[in-house]
Amino acid sequence: MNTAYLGLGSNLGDRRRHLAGALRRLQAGAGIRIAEVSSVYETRPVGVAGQPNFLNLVARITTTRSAHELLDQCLRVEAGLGRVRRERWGPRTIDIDLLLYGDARINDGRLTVPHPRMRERGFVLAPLAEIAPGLLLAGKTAGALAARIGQAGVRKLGSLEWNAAPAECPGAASG
Ligand code: GSY
Repeated sequence: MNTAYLGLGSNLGDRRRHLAGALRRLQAGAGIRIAEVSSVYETRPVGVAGQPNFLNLVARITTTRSAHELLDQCLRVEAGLGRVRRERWGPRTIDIDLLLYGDARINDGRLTVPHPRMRERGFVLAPLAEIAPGLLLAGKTAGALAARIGQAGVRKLGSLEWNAAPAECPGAASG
């Protein structure tokens, strides 16, 4: 069993609904259990300016899947929620980033973990530090990194109701 951290973000349509749907669909996948979910944070977009604010959160999962199987499941969940990859840094219904997979270091062209930009991103560090303040990232704790980068453009909202009876989830991927 491995522990992994996922970063989820949405800035199109009903953002909370997309985040909740993504968590439910991830949980429905074989060999994946959502262990903890951070609060939701409203965050200023990083990358392309002039797009709507994001809602972001971080989830800790336990999984029997390999890192690449987990990546594939994240991509399936994104596709199932209508994610269309038009513009690299542009708006999206849902984005699921595999941030960490245990202590694994992978860089093979398909997947890079730890996520290469997570230590610079307040929208990742704030929710990550909330649920795993002592987690070490290249020798520094998530809490220290989050404190150093500050809270500009990042506003904590509250918890997400995601585990209720899923009305919109009949097609959730299970494999
Ligand atoms: O990499 C995740 C997608 N994304 C985000 C995001 O989730 N939140 C914020 N605030 N900015 C972002 N820019 C990109 S790309």
